[in-house]
Amino acid sequence: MIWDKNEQLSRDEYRAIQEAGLRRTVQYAYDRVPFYRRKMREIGIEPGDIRHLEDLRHLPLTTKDDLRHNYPFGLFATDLEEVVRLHASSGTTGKPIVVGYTARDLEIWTDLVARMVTLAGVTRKDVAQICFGYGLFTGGFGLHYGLERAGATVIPSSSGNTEKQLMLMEDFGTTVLVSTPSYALYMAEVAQQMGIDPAKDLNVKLGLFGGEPWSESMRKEIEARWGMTATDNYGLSEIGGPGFAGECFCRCGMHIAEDHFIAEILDRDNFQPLGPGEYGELVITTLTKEALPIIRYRTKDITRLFTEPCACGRTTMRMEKVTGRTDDMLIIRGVNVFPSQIESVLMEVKGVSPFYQLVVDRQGYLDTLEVHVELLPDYFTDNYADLKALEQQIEKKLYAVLSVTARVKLLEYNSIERTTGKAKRVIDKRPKLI
Ligand code: DLL
Repeated sequence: MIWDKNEQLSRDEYRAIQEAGLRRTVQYAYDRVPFYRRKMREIGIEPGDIRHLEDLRHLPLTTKDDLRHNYPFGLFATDLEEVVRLHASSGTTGKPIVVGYTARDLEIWTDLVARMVTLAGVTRKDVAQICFGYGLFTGGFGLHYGLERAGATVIPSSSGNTEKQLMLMEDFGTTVLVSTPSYALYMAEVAQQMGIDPAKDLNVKLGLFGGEPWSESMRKEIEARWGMTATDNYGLSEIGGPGFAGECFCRCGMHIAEDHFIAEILDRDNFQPLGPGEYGELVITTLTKEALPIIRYRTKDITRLFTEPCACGRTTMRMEKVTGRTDDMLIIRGVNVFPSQIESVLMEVKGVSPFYQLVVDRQGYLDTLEVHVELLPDYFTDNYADLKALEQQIEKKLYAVLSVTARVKLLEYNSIERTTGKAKRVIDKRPKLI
């Protein structure tokens, strides 16, 4: 089912919508956000200089650090009185980055997610169980309101407590599972341990998965275990959350909401725009956001774009699955984690040396994170209980910053290999995405 006419416009019509939205957004951001005004003035650009999509390349890029430096509300274009919701996502250090929504932003977000779930195949007959965390993460609330608007019966079961999730799934006849792809695999494993065969004993026909990268082989595995169609959807907090792009039943790329965003692919080294089909960094400009308009946001996600019409009848540009990142951000069980966040926690602990390593692995289908860190010689002790207590204390601090469990292993000084060049901070043992 097609949600609205904007899914089937001609390329010229999309261009016209985007150019009008671009002009409006650039003027709006210039007038209301000192940060954008300063950046544009620095390079001698006036809003009136930006008229066409080709002019986009003259505008400065925006990064996560820009949001961090303006924490919490410095890039907002409206007073807090106009803002009715806040969400947040990991920053590169201790503080998160904060995103705000006016009532109209929420209205548009809801509509975008409704459209996205509809294009994946959700109808009013569906019972959708949302196993994303409800909280600062945009996944839970974003999917919640969108699925309700699409007419599905929503079960806001949130994340965790897997056995109960499965019980609800069985009792309520869940037909749509919303989660990270890795959690879907973990759930299937727990189901099997409980004597439930998800493909036979449950009624889940469709998966709406997002929030983390996953491969085609992982898709096959999920589909086989659940007996479902697994679809991918992509978004990020900075541009509002999920609803930016999602797959239809053809599963040949994610349809981008081009009436609300402009997607560009830039060369990862020289930041020059690349053409359709070429891999590079995805950069997004919002066209309708009121509280937090974003111009040319560097997602650091690598993908490519297509404009050929899709067999589903939609004409929107599509993006391929994300194949990697240009920075060191890790996604652990759907939660974004920067090594620098961990470092800032460690460096505040007395007795801890600056030598540490993060070991990321996968147990079954769930990611694990271990933080190996050396103690300074004067602080090391053979007393097991003391070491354990300090490990637990650091684990607590890390949890408070990361919202994901990390196991801490304290090591004797000099046990981590020293390098003369860049320190190897992250050892990622998870299978590579193919
Ligand atoms: O993960 C928003 C979201 C929630 C999208 C639920 C889809 C479903 P953040 O927490 O800000 O927002 O994380 C954004 O997660 O830059 C990507 O690196 C990664 N990511 C999100 N979706 C996908 C996906 C949400 N489908 C960051 N494939 C992004 C690969 C994804 N990576």
